[in-house]
Amino acid sequence: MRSTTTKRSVGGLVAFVIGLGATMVLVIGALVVGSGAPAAFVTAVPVAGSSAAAGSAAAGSDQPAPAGDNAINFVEKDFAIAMDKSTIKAGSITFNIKNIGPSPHNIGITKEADSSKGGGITGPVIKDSATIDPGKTTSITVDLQPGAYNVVCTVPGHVQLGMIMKLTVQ
Ligand SMILES: [Cu+2]
Repeated sequence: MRSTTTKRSVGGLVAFVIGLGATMVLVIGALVVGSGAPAAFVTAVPVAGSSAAAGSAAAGSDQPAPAGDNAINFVEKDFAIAMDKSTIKAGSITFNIKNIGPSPHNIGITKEADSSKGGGITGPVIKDSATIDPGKTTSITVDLQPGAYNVVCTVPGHVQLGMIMKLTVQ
């Protein structure tokens, strides 16, 4: 008798807690859909200093190991690449990349002669990063001689859509 009663009341309590949990999930979901998505995207768009300050819970993984200060920070989105400098000293260069989506992107380095917005990537990619999902960061380090380079996204079609920037190595 007692055990039956206990089981029933425990069962009732569990049902109540599950119901309460479901309600809270719905409320939180409505808040996220209502305000979160567009605001997060808009605030993430500004580049360089402001996005690092405003944008990132993932700020920790954004901090590069200071590789002799010779680093460039990139923010990629559909379909553009923003970079905080377009001229850099020759030698070991660190490329820090953040993708703010919505598509996966990467960074590849080519000689300027080997790629163009109109023609895509026509020659060798000197080095490329992993292709990363929106919200992710990655980095690569490349040794570059002085010259004219392009920084591109090597995902097929993305150069033609505008994901190409000039980089001068001095
Ligand atoms: Cu891309």
